[in-house]
Amino acid sequence: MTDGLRLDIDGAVATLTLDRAAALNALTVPVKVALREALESLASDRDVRAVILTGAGRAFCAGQDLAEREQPDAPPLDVEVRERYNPIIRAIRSMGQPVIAAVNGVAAGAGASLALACDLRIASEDARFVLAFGRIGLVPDSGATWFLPRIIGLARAAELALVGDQVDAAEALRIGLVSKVVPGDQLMLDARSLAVRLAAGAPLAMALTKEALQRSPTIDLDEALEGEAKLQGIAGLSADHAEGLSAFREKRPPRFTGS
Ligand code: T3D
Repeated sequence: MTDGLRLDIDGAVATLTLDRAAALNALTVPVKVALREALESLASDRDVRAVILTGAGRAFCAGQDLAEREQPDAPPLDVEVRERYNPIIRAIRSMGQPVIAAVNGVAAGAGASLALACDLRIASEDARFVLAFGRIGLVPDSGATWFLPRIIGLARAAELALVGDQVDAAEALRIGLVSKVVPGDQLMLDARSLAVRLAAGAPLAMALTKEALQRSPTIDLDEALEGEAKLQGIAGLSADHAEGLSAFREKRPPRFTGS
C-alpha cells in the first residue's frame, strides 16, 4: 500500500504491518498518513470484522522516527501530535471492529501508545514496552497517559512513564499490559486465530460493546446502566440478535451478517 506499511486482507481479517524494519518500524509522515487512511478505510469496510496491527522484523514500532524529527522542516511537536498521531489513535478507538496489537518486539514511544490504543494486546516472548519519551525530554503522547493508568493502574503507569524502565513480555503479562505471551513463531498464528474468533461475532454488538467499554472510565454506575440499556435497545433490534436466538434454538453456530 505504501512504503513502510502493508495491508493484507484474508477473509474477514485485515492485518496492518508497520514495515520499516531497519529503523524498527519508526513512524515517518508517510507511514502515519497511510496508517490513518488505512484504519479509516477499514472502519467503513463491512467485510472486515477484525484488524491486527503488528510490525515487521524484530520490532513492533520504535515510535516517532527521530531522524525525521531532526529535519529542519519538521513541524512543531504539538502540531505533529495533534494532526498526525491523534487521528490514528482516534481511528483505532472509534472503529467498530476490534483491533488486536500483535506485539512482536520492542514497542517504544508512540509505538507503545499504538499498542495501548488497541482493544487487545498479545505479545511474543521478545516483546518489550518502553515509554521512551522521557529519555529524549518529551512527555508521553498519543494517548499513553490516558490508556496506561486505565490498563495497569496509576502507580504502575507512573513508574513506566516517569522512570522509563523497559517492561519485558513476562512482566507485561503479570501487570496486565498484555493478555497473552507466546513464542515468536506462534504470535501471528495466535493473533489470527483470535481475530477469526472475533470476526465470527456479531459486528454491531462488537462495536457497541467497544463503545460501552471506552465510556466506562469516565462515567458513574447510573450512567453506565442507562448507557447499557440504550445500547441493548439498539442491539436488540438487529437481525444478528434474531439470528443469535435462532442459532441457539437450533443448536448451531450463528451466522452473523452485521445487519
Ligand atoms: O513528532 C514528534 O516527535 C512528536 C511525537 C513523538 C512520539 C514519540 O514516539 S517520541 C519517542 C520516539 N522514540 C524513541 O525515542 C525510541 C528510540 N529508540 C530506542 O530507544 C531504541 O532504539 C529501542 C529501545 C526502541 C530499541 O533499542 P535496540 O537496542 O533494540 O535497537 P537500536 O540499536 O537502538 O536500534 C536499531 C536501529 O533502529 C538503529 O539504526 P542503525 O544504527 O542500525 O542504523 C536505530 O537508530 C534505529 N531506530 C530505533 N529507534 C528509532 C530508530 N530510527 C529512527 N527513529 C527511531 N525512533
